[in-house]
Amino acid sequence: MVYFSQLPSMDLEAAEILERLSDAMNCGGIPETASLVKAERKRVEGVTVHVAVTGTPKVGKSAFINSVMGFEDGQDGAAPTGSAQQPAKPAPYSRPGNPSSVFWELPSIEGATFSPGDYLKAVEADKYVGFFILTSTRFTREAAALASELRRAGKQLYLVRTKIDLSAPAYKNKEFEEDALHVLSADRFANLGIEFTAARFFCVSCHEVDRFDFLECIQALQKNSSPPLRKHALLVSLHYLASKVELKNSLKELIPVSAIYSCIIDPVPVEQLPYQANIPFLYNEIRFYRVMLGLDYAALNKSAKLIGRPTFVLSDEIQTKMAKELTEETVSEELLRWTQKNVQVSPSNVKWVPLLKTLPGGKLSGASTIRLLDAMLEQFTDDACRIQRKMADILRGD
Ligand SMILES: Nc1nc2c(ncn2[C@@H]2O[C@H](COP(=O)(O)OP(=O)(O)OP(=O)(O)O)[C@@H](O)[C@H]2O)c(=O)[nH]1
Ligand SMILES: [Mg+2]
Repeated sequence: MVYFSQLPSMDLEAAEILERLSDAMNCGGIPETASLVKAERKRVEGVTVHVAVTGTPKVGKSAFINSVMGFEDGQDGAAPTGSAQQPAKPAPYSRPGNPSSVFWELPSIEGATFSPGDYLKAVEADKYVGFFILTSTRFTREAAALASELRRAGKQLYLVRTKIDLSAPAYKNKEFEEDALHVLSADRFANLGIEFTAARFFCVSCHEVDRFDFLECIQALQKNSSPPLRKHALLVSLHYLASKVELKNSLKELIPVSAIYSCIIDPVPVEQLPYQANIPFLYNEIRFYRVMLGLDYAALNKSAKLIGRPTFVLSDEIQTKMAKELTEETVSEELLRWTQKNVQVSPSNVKWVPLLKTLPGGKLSGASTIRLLDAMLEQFTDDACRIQRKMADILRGD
């Protein structure tokens, strides 16, 4: 196949980062480790992931992309919807200031002369981590042929039925399921197999991310993306759509790197702390976790609007003090608390201990910082899940 090649090897695996950092510490000491820590973080932040959205004309490709990006209709940078013109070549969309996830609207699939091979070559299929194939009725033969070709090439693909809000009363009742299965089991999907197809079939309204299967289809893309560095970029850049647990697990992988950063890059003495730490850096990390998990005021306000309640109804669900009173001072206090507890690192981080022992503040400095960041992520995730439950309760009318 000429239009697909092997993805370059990229990894987020902590074991490999650890190996590189340990080598740097052995060969060049703190200065070399410090520049490698910066480079590793830059490498993770610099990843861009491309995702393709295709389908027959007028099925909601632009509206789907706008909902993923959080764009209002007609907003600057949004994809034009309901337009008379068909895009002739792939058009990229990303959130302003956040280029890590780029969703491309591909030219529509149509015409009796459609050839999946030619189409994939023309859209440079190689660069996309996954494909969403949209339809608002039954999948056409051309769409099915494209899906088969993508499967043969080992590409992630999702079959999305849009405009489900128009048949909402039938959604997920028995008849609807049967109808959906009928759509899938039609002979045009025989090549893919019913199990494969059913596992990748989602029903969405392109205007409502909170209803039907919208979140599920984006979360499937995030979960199944590889290598881990791309998965991480998709989770972080589309954090507001991500499964909180998947997001937390991906962020956790990088905690030891952040802990080492605080211990060796511009650390300063902190009252009572037996080692030096970079408190402004830790403050920014924890603030970043708070944004990722949707506990910042802007996110709470937006979620509260969705359920038609004042923001405090959701912020009252937050139990973590650091989510509410986050300052450099509270970060210093919290770090001191974890240091005084002198707790062990979690089993998954034991492999980092030999490297932590070589830090200027010794194992205690690295291990305590890891525990602080671990605890923040765990507690913020619990808060985020509590908020999600509260929203679900309110929407159900409890
Ligand atoms: N009710 C409803 N309307 C939708 C949905 N998705 C899209 N629409 C509407 O359908 C029309 C076409 O949507 P677009 O997003 O422009 O579709 P498209 O596939 O990008 O169209 P082309 O690029 O022109 O092929 C617009 O008026 C949208 O508002 C949906 O899930 N539900
Ligand atoms: Mg469009």
